[in-house]
Amino acid sequence: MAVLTRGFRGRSQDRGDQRLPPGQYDVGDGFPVLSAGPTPRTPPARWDLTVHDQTGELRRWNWEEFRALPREALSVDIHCVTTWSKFDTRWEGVSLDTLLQDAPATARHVLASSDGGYTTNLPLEELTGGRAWVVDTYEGQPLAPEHGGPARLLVPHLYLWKSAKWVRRLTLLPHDEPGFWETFGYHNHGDPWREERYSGD
Ligand SMILES: Nc1nc2c(c(=O)[nH]1)N[C@H]1C(S)=C(S)[C@@H](COP(=O)(O)O)O[C@H]1N2
Ligand SMILES: [Mo]
Repeated sequence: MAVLTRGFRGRSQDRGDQRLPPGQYDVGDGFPVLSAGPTPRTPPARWDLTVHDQTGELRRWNWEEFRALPREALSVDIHCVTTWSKFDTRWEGVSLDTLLQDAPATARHVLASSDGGYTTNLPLEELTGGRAWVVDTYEGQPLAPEHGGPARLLVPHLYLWKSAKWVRRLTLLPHDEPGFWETFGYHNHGDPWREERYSGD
């Protein structure tokens, strides 16, 4: 009996370790809120999501149009640079493959901009191929304002500061342009498996 118990603990411990990037811990049922400023509250009637390039607006969806786009459900592990990770978080939303399908051929980078002024930059190729979404549903419920509702970017393979809450605009750029935390010393890329926490890591 004791042997079986030890064996079971050993296996589940190994499984958890394999899912934890270096320097991270499993936060369990908690879901910390990390916001650089107050929570903006944009009602659906005044909400839109736009795709821009340097010449101006390329696409725009109001709330109803966004909700009518092809939707996906996903279950992913998320990793915050402040060292908590959360396993098996369930979201629903629209793939960036859908939102960026008309991207101009010169586009290489994306600057995501949010209500409240937050920005973050990402390579375009890491937002396509089924790796990024704009989500509006968390665990079957409308995404709470403090976690980015009505809709946030979700890029689970990068540290969570890249997942802009309250996202409103995706700007396609031929060059890279650092966002809010990237300007204040966070790593430009932010891969948790390479522990790209701060510039210079
Ligand atoms: N608009 C906006 N998005 C943001 C932030 C923010 O301050 N403003 N914080 C980022 C950081 S540092 C993290 S860790 C996650 C936190 O998401 P959560 O509050 O849902 O846990 O949101 C990211 N997206
Ligand atoms: Mo963060």
